[in-house]
Amino acid sequence: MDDAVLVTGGAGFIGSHAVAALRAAGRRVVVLDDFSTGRRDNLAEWTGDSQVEVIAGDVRGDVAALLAGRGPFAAVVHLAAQTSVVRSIAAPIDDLDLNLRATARLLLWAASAGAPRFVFASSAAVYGEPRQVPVAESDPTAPLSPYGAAKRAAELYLGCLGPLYGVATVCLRLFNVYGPRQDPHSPYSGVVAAFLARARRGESLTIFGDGTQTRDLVYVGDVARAIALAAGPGPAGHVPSLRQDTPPEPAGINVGSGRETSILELAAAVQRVCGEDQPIAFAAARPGEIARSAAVTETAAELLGFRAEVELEEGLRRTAAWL
Ligand code: UD2
Repeated sequence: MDDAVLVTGGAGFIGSHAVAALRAAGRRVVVLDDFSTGRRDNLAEWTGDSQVEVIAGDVRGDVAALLAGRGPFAAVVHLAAQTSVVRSIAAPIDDLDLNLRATARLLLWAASAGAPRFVFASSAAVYGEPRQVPVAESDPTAPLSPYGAAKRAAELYLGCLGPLYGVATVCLRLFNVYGPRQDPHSPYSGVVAAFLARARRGESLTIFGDGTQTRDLVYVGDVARAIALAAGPGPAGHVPSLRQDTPPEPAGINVGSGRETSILELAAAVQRVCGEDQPIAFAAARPGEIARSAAVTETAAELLGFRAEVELEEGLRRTAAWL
């Protein structure tokens, strides 16, 4: 039997799409998820698929015991995380325990289990307010939240632990991911999920600030494809261990669409897709927010052969169809 790919957080929003992309590539998948935010429903498609095994457990726990007898693993895809910037400010130590400490522990476990490759979901949050847009991997990082700081610290830990313990690490800096299965009802919902859910209920779209702020909105199916590519199998050394101290290799790889979309443009696109003129309301800008964000996408194209393909309106249609 082929070596499996372990996906932590595999029952979550991005994780369940990563499972789909890995299965589409013919990989055997083991999901580890504590179901705190992940849902069994997200994996319903693979009920009865002998190539997908689901284990309930916390990555902060005894991973070796949870996964005993499940390997060998060709790659570990680590997506289990505390995903809210706002929550990281309210509870920074909880964020640190999960997003940094558990990540370092999982890398050490991967090394002891003989897994040769480790893919980590980092974030555009490592950049803080980019000095220039689009932002390249070689640009300075200056996180503005505990969430971004822990993601950046995790990149640094993986960048030194990987070579020391013999695991190739790949950090994917995800930009603003949207799509089916993103929870639209949480106070931490992304703007796309929030707008589509409000449009569905006939409510106004609330723009925080004047709506000229921009984001790089990337469809979750594209992100899942990038993750599956990063998980290999490629030729040996296809994905190098990425360390900032050995230029020109960057510390992480941007995963975005490369397009800069203002929130005003997004609201207009939601109106077009939903076929109605939902009213737009303006509310106070969120404190501490960045003004602009978009990714330089050349590194992902060169190292992973990845480019985002799903255009915004198509992605919005697919997301609206799921809601
Ligand atoms: C995203 C990520 C976050 C982190 C961060 C790094 C999501 C959900 N969050 O935060 O995890 O990686 O990027 O920079 O992907 N907005 C509205 N109306 C709404 C909701 C949002 O105007 O109802 C605005 C909001 O003020 C912001 C933009 O839309 O300017 C995007 O907000 P978001 O919460 O989707 O994502 P962001 O970029 O704050």
